[in-house]
Amino acid sequence: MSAAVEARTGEHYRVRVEEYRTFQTQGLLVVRGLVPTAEVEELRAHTEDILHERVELPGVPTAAYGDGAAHSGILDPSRVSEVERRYVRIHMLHRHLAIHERFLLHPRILDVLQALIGPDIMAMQTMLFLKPPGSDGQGYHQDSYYIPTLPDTLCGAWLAVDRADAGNGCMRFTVGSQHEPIYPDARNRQSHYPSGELADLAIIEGASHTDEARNGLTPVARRYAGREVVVPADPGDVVFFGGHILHRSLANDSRDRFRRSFVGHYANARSYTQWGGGNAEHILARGDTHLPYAQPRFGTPCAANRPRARNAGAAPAPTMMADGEMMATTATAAKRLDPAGEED
Ligand SMILES: O=C(O)CCC(=O)C(=O)O
Repeated sequence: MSAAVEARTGEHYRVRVEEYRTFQTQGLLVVRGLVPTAEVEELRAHTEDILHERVELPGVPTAAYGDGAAHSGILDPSRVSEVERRYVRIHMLHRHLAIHERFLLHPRILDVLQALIGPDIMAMQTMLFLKPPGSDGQGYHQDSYYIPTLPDTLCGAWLAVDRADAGNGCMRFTVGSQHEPIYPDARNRQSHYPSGELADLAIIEGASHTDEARNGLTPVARRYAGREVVVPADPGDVVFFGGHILHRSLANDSRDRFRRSFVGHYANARSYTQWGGGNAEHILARGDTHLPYAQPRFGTPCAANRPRARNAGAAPAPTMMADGEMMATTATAAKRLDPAGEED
C-alpha cells in the first residue's frame, strides 16, 4: 500500500513530506527497514531468553514454573507452551530492562516521531508481543482510549521482530477511522469528552474484544468497509499510527511461526497525561517541555539526560496579520507595527 516507504541508510532518518502526508491522510506510516537487522536480531535473541527463562522478568517469578530448569537455557518441553501462553504480551519492561529502554528510545524511531508529532517527544509505554503459533489477536481498539493525553497526540511505533503477515496475525488498520473521536467504554464513560463536548457520541462496550459481535467498535469500523489495510512487515520495519485509528490483529494461525513485535507509545512532550503515573514518570525522548519528565533509568542517551540550554536556538515565532501576511515577531517587526514608534 502507499503508506509504505523505504528507509534510507545512515544514522539519522529524515522524514519526507510525502511520508508526513501519508501519516495524515491514511492514519499510518510504514517505514521499511528503519531499524537495522543486527539490532532486531539482538531483540529477537532477547525474546528467546525470555522464552527459555534465561532472563528474569520483574513481577513474573520463574520459580512459579518449578525447578532448576529456569536459567539453565533448557526448558522442559512440556512447559514450553505454558511459558509461551504466559508471555503473549509483556508491558512496560523499559522500566526494568536496559534493552527495552534502548528500543523505546531508538534514535531512528524518534527521528520519525519528531517529524510526525514533535518536535518534543515523550516516551510512555512499551509492549513486547511474542504471539506464538495458535495465540489470539486483539480486536478493534483505539490506543488513545487507553492512554489519554491532552492535547491528544498519541502515536504508536510497532517494530516487527519476525516476519508478520496475514498467516501469523499481522496488524490491520481501518483507514479513515483516524478522523473518528475516541469512543469511551461504558465502564469509564468520563474518560474522553467529559463535559459532553460531542452531543451524540456513542458509549461502547467490548473494545479490543476479538469477537466482532461483542466489540462495540465494529459498527464504527463498518463505516469504512473495504478500507481496512492488512500490513505485512519484515523484521526492522516500523509502523507508526495515531491514537484514534481503529486497528486490530487476528490470531496467529500458523503452525510454527511466532509473530514477535516491540511496540512503543509516545506523545508530544507538551501534552499532559495522568496515565502511567503522570508526565513525571515518562521519559523526555526529544526536544524540551514545560512539564515534568523522567530520566531514562538505564542512561540511554536522549533529551532528558543531554545537557542543553533551555529553548536554545528557538526561531522567532511567526504571527498572522490581519491581511493574512505572516510576519516574524522580532523587536524590529513589533516596532514597525507600533504607530507610536514610527521612526523608520
Ligand atoms: O501487535 C498486536 O497484535 C496489537 C498491537 C496493538 O494493537 C497496539 O500496539 O496498539
